[in-house]
Amino acid sequence: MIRKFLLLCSLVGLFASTQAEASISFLIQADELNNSAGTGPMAKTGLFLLVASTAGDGFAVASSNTINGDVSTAIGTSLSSLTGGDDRIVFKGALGYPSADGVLDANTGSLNLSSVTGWTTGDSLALLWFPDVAGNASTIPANSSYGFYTRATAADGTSAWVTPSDPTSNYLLGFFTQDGAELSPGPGAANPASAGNATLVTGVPEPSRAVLGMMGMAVLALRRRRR
Ligand SMILES: [Ca+2]
Repeated sequence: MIRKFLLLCSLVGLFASTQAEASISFLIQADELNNSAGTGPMAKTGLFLLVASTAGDGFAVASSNTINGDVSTAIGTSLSSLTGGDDRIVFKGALGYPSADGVLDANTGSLNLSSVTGWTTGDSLALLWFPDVAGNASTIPANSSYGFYTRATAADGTSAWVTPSDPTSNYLLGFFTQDGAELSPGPGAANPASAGNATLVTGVPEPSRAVLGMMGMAVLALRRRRR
């Protein structure tokens, strides 16, 4: 009886400590990430983001002009305040693959779900890459090209782009195109070469929107006065 009690105590203690230190680590691989025109790979110094849709409603950031210009790249930042703003940065960096441009091979280390507002197990994940923004940039300028990728089901020997249960180690997120030659299986990959092109564009900064709105109001007021 006492033994059972002690076992129960240690199990409860183990559970509590797992809860406190729970975390997920990701391996993120992509090959090949291109510039906007698809005429070449993006530089290995360029920025990538791992983004979670924390509201279970898909990704607003999959469309042009839905990422605010001059938005911060800090972890936890909401990329778009236009459409609810639940698509949040959970990890960032430079591609950094040593032997080729356009290839991503990153290990996030331990990430805590609690460090990003609203991030929970089961949330969709997406990769964003910015060929013209440096990996150590603190903001993303307006009119920056970027690419977007997510996938609800596993492909090419990697996992679905969905936040796994907590804790999980080395959860493999992969994005491979048929023109990739480093990590991608090449012609047999799940995605066409064009999927690696950074064809989307960030919008104007929030303050500019506010200024534009105020200018519009002023014009309306002027017109009314003239009448
Ligand atoms: Ca979302």
